[in-house]
Amino acid sequence: MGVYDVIVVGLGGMGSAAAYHLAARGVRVLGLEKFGPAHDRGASHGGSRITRQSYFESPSYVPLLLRSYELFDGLARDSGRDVITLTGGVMVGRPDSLTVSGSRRSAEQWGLAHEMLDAAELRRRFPTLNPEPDEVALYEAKAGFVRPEATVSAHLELAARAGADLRFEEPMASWHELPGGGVRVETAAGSYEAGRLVITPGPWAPQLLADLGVPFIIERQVQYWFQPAGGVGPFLPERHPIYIWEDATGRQIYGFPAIDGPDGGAKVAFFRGGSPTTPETIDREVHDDEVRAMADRTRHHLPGLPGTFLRAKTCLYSNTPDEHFVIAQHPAHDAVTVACGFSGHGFKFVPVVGEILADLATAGTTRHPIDLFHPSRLSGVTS
Ligand code: PYC
Repeated sequence: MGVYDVIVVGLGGMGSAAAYHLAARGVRVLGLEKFGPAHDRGASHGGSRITRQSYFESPSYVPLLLRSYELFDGLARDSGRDVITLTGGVMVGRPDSLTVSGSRRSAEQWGLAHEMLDAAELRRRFPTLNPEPDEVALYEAKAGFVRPEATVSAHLELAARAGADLRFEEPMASWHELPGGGVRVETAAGSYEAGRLVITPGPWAPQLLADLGVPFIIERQVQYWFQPAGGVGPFLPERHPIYIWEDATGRQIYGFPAIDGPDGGAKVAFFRGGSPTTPETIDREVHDDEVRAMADRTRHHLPGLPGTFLRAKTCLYSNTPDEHFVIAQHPAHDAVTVACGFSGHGFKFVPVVGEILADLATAGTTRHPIDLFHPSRLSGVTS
């Protein structure tokens, strides 16, 4: 058995990045994962995730995004993998919608390059898009997409190269703090000790971090791929932006260009509004009425897109009541650092969250602004 400084439990997006950042600093890391590398049981799969900087959720995220972009570039360089592509992106809705007004607020507060487009200009630039006359868009050239499976694989490869001991198909059974400091983690295969524990549980947060007192809601979501009716040309990434589109009801959809060649289709999904579930009980089948609802909504905004339905895949959001993340030292356990509750918008932060977790696990503090993410804001809150 190895000698470890830090054990990372959960090697999805956040855990794989933490393992890499720790190992790269010379920390002796054991990583434990319930499934195989870059698996599709949690929330780090589906081929693409949006990245953007004009962040409607809160301007507080912007410094983290700027660092995440730098780290994605470094990850691409060091791993040789295609992890990030900037296509430009539009945040569309009425001027007072959260999607538009929140994005604009972040852009203005942080001086981020952006353009405001009225409906006619949006249509002119992107003829596939069909806005209502009273809809506008914030256009951001630095938006695009990241590739979740490639990102996880890149972090795992680089972590292993830096000496991390990564074990798959080995779920944590239990853990406890040791009287003299440090932790012991038990699995079916062994018992491991280390100075510190990092828990990045994804949708297993309600089980693994019940003592945080955060009322997580695990939400079933579906990602859909459609082949455009008139051919893929106008939807190719050189011509087509990523988008988040909020309609008059406040419901958002989001989507991507056709990033997987002529036959791969273009991905689109509802953002939120899925049913509560658990990783054990989720219905992984996607039903005809769900495909119809997605096609109808997509047709309204992008009439050429839902030509032919290709496929769909479920995914799990781990939502907090305020949809902000949880990243902190565990309030009840000095030796434990946690990152969870990414609420469907976390993947673009994976590299910077890895850096923050490495800071917290080694120094107990980080230079990054994470006050918004402390779990104490949610104790006593009901979902
Ligand atoms: O993180 O940008 C995002 C996003 C939008 C919809 C789902 N995720």
